[in-house]
Order: sequence, then C-alpha cells, then structure tokens
Amino acid sequence: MSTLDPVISSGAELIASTLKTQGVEVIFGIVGIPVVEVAEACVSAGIRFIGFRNEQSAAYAASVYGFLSGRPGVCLSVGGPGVVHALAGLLNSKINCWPLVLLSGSCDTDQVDKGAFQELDQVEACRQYCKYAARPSSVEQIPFVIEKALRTAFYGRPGATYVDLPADFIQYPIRNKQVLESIQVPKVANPPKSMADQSNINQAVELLKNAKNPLIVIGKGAAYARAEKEIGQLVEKTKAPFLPTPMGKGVLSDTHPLCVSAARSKALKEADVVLLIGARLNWILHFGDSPRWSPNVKFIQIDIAPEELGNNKYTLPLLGDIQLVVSQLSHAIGNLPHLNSTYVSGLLDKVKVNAEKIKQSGSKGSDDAILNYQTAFSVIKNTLPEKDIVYVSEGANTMDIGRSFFDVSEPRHRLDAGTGATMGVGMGYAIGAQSYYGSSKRVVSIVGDSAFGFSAMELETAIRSKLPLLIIVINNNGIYHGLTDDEYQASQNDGTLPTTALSPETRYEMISQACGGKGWFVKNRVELAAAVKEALDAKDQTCVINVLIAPGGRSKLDFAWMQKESKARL
Ligand SMILES: Cc1ncc(C[n+]2csc(CCOP(=O)(O)OP(=O)(O)O)c2C)c(N)n1
Ligand SMILES: *[C@@H]1O[C@H](CO)[C@@H](O)[C@H](O)[C@H]1NC(C)=O
Ligand SMILES: [Mg+2]
Repeated sequence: MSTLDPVISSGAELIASTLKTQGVEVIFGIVGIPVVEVAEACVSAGIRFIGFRNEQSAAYAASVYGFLSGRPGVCLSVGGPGVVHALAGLLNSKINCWPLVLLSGSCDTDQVDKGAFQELDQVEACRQYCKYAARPSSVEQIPFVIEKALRTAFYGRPGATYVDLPADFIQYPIRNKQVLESIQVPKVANPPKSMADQSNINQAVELLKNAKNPLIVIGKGAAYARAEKEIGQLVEKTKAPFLPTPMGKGVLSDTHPLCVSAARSKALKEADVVLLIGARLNWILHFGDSPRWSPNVKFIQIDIAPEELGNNKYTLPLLGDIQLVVSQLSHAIGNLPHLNSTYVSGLLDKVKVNAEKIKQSGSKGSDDAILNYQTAFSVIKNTLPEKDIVYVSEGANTMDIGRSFFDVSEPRHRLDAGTGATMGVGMGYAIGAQSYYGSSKRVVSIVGDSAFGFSAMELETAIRSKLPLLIIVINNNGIYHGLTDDEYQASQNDGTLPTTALSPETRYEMISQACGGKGWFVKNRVELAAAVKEALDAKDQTCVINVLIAPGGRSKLDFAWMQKESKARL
C-alpha cells in the first residue's frame, strides 16, 4: 500500500504528504507566494503550522524544537529575503548542533537568472551553514530530497539542512497515481548508534581510576542525547563531582550533592582528569587552556562527531552515542580509588559559601527599593514552582547572573543564547518549547530588555497560536547597562548618549496588552511578587512582566569568559 495520500494532486500536496509520512508534526514559518499552498496542504494533512512575524524567530523555534524532540525541527519560508532572514536560524542551529530543516519556496525553474520574484541562489546561500542543501531536480525527486534533508539533519552530529522548492514544482499538477506510488520514500528511522573503541574505554577507565581530582563536564550534547539516566549512574558509581554547561543544566539536577556549578572556577583550576560528555572545548570552556584549567589537565571526550575530537587540545577520544558510551564507561569502572577528598570537600564547601552569597545578595534592600538583578531574581525564584518550568534566558547580565540563580532539575528545561551567544532567540525558543511541551509545562522567559527587543512582536504569534508564555523582561534601559531618565535626557541634550543606551522605562508590557495578552509594569519586590503570582494564575494567557531595575550607569564590562592573559604584540 502506498504511504502517500491517494488524493495528492499537486506538488504542494506531495510535499505535505511526504512531511506527514516522515512524522513531522509541526512546522514553523511564514507563508507567502509560493509557499502558502504548501502550508495549507500541510495543515490539511494534519500538520500544525505556527505562523511567525519574522523568519528568524521561526527558524529559532524550529531548531529548538529539534533540540527538545530529538528529531529535526522544520521551518518554511518564502524565497529571497525570507531565506536570508532564516539564515540566522541555520547558523544558530549549526553552532549549537541542533537538527533543523529549512524548506523555502523559490522562483520558477525557467525564470532562474532572469530577475524573477524574490530570486536568490538559495542553495548556495544556505550551503555554508548546512550539512546538506539541495533543490530537487524534478517534482518526482521531492520525497527523496526531503527524506535526505531530514535524515542528514539528525544523523551523526545534528545540524541544519536546506530544501529548495521551486514555484513551478509546488504548483505542478499530479495526475498519475502509478508515478506517485513509485516515488514513495519510507519514514526515516531513528539514528543508528555506535559505541566507543573498547581499548579507548580501557584507557579512559585507567585515567579516571588514577585521577585524584576528576571532574565530569555535562554539555548540551548530553541533554540532546537523552543520556540523563546513564550519566546519573556514572556519577553514582564514581562519586566524581560534575559541572553542567549552561544548557547541560538539568541533565542531573542542579541540587544534586555532587553538582559543583557554584564552584566552577575552582573546579576547572583544580581538576586533573576531565570527562567531557557532549561538551566542546570552545570559548564556553575557555578552549581547555590554562590558567582557567590546570596546565597538566588531561581530557577524555565523549562526542558523536570524530572531527570534534582533538579540537584545541588533545582529548582521549570516546567516539559514539553518549548513552551507549557512558554505559560502557559505567560498566568498566567502579569507585575511584585515588579520589582526593580534600578536593571534593573543598569544592562542596565553596558551593555552600557561594550559594549563601547568592541568597544574601537576593535579600538585600527594602520592599520598596529599586530592584537589581539579584533582588529581582530572588523574588522570581521564590514565587515560581520548583518543577515543570522551562526556563528561557537571554541577555548579557540577565543571562549571566540568572544562570546561577535558577536551579534546573529536569533535562532540556533550560534554553539560552547558547554557543552563538545569539540575542533574539528568546521568543522563538519560548514558542518552540511551549509547542513541544504543551500545557504540562509553563515556559518562563527571563530576558534582558535589549534581547527582548529583537523579536518582541512574536508575542502576537504566541497569543494567536494559543501558546501562553510568561515573559519577564529585566529592564535596565540598555545593553549591559543603561541610564536613568535624568542621565538619558542630559546625554541626549549634549549628544553623548552611549551606544549601549536604550530609551528609559520603555513599556514593553504594553506590547503584550496590545496583542491581547496581559502585562505588568513593576518597580519593586512587592509588585514583582504579586505580578508573578497573577501571571502564574493566568495559565492560559501570554503575560509580560516588565521589571524596572537599577540601570547600572557607565560601568565597565566584565564577563568571566572575557578574561584573557595579556599577550605581547609581535
Ligand atoms: C545577534 C546578536 N546581536 C548583538 C549581540 C551583542 N549583544 C550581546 S548581549 C546584548 C544585549 C544585552 O542587553 P540586555 O539583553 O538588555 O541584557 P542586560 O545585560 O542589559 O541585562 C547584545 C546586543 C549578540 N550577542 N547577538
Ligand atoms: C587534593 O586536592 C587539593 C585541592 O585541589 C590539592 O591542593 C592537593 O594537592 C590534592 N592532593 C593530591 C594528593 O593530589
Ligand atoms: Mg538590558
């Protein structure tokens, strides 16, 4: 029997039917000529279509859906400028290693190079961000190319792929049922998994057994691989302290007794053998370099991509699927006989001290005092439930300081600007996450005012799509820091407005109200707590809480990852 819908009568319906056969449940995008028919056919085939206001956010939503679901997210756009907007999502997906397929309309094949409507060589434009980018050579090739794009996006290291859909293919009338049956393509199976070379496993076990100060680093690759059970067993067996990267948070709970997030710098400096699980030695892990790491540290690295292994530092390579490889290690290892108790207790003491510091910093000031990051986060944290919250975070200080405030106890429950440090992902991620998790979870986005501004109009998308979000804008009137109203007026008058400044007290919550959602403008602890409670009660509505905090003035920038050894110039 054919897996294709027997009533297929156009290219658009063939595309929709292929996506349906491939198990695609939701598409994120924006319609227009020539892809309206594709979107309509997808909806008729029972696929949900979430229509955005900008392709950037649609592509971000699709990529995060890929991360959360473990199967490629799908984005649909028009050609030319639509594709260019979506490129942001392809790049973001490539850097984060998340599976994403972009499908875009393009001009009629006989109009190529003639200055056709929204004409662009899209395959070429997408290629450098994609594992695979292609235009089917004929209507009959469409199912084959879509299958290949989906499969390539999530086999091996996940990433982005692109399929070009010429307008004449979309509109092509299909009459011949025999041809249809002959071009069907079966559903892509889940990716095959492989294990690491046993001799490398033995070497890794040897290294870990001789380690005095071992450290396990859990990356977002581990979250993607759904390896929480296996990693939990490994930590249980070895009693080694562990540290999640920002989106590795929650694979094991931040409240786990061996989680040393709050003593990160100390752990990096003192570790002698480090097991990287789905984490890369890129800028987030300071390239594995001293002085952030010990100069004698030895790395063991579990990754699905052979070409990642050895980047920046020699790492003992454990190539394969994270679930399987961590199990291999667990089977071969027992407790660590040389585990240095001074090291472990030193880290755990530091965790206690730092956790107390964080708590203290959040309780400062009177009830009507102007808020800062710490006091605002502490109110939010104390008002939100402990479970079933999916955190989205973007901004600079907002994200940096927020990371240590909010404990995450479930895997894939924290999304942030990621490896690309991409501002503007927040709304797309929140919508993608809410559509993946459904009403069992509440997505809470805690975002800087600049970050929010990149895609604030997607509030309308969330409201129209009945995906109720809670967005908390931490508003300091600027990028990193802003000015008070007085300072702002003065510098506008004398022409010295800093490039980091945004208009003071912008009423972001009104954008939500304008779109049919709810909004609060709060300036102190009491108002903030009340607003968060009311927003939690308004479960079915999109809510924006605009939290005014101290703007910070013209302070110098200082983020931990920026610190460098000063190098002499040649
Ligand atoms: C796409 C993109 N554009 C620009 C930047 C540069 N950038 C880094 S953080 C940031 C915004 C920080 O301000 P905000 O979101 O208000 O957070 P705050 O630090 O003020 O809390 C910007 C624009 C970026 N990282 N990504
Ligand atoms: C144990 O760890 C501490 C802290 O890192 C270190 O100073 C000490 O040298 C370690 N002891 C051994 C035996 O490695
Ligand atoms: Mg700001």
